[in-house]
Amino acid sequence: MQISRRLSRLHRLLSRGCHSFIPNSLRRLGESFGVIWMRQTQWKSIAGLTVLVLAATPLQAAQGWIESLDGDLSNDGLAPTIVTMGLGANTIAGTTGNPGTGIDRDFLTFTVPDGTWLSSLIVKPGTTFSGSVSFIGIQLGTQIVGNNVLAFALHGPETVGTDLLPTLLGGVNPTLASGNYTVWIQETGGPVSYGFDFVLTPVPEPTSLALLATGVAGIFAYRRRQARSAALPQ
Ligand SMILES: [Ca+2]
Repeated sequence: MQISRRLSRLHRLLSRGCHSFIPNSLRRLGESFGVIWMRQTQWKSIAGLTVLVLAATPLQAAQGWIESLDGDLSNDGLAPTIVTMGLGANTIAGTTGNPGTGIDRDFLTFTVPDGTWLSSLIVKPGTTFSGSVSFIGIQLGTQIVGNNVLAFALHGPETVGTDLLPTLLGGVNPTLASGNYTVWIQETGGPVSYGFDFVLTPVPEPTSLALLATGVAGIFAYRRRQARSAALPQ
């Protein structure tokens, strides 16, 4: 009983942060039970170190690609720039077109992770147009060989701030399932600046056949658009 009361008192002192006021008798008792003593400053140091470790741990990998920060996107559909994408908006921004020294085409490849899908493709404010054709195409896999794309869209100033995915894929609320894709961005006129947000969201649990119907409609839209490949830029 005596030991129990002393341990109880020891617990009260520790809970009040009174480490330096613990009597020697209680200190010895604590040590006999394997208690490790630390000064208050030591606890503060450990807490500070924990904060530093947490601050140094990245919340997530860098996502998207901004040419002014990350470098020019590849000009080669057979060797597109590999871009990491994750949940949320993944910004792809850069310049494309012909400044008079040759055509700057931009090719990138990315993976839609399992459990997510590409649910929208927003044309960001600040995107400019030359008055010619602004083109974006997308293909399954990690390359674009020749002009072979799954789907493409030609867009202009009216699309700024809107979702291009319905134009690309057709159907209502179309999505692209998990997997590898390659994107081709090109202005056929003078150089322009562009920005897109590739928005990935979690795939919801299928609660009705409506989702399946949407996916089927999207696949038929792909096929229709493949037939229009003669309109692709060179
Ligand atoms: Ca570029």
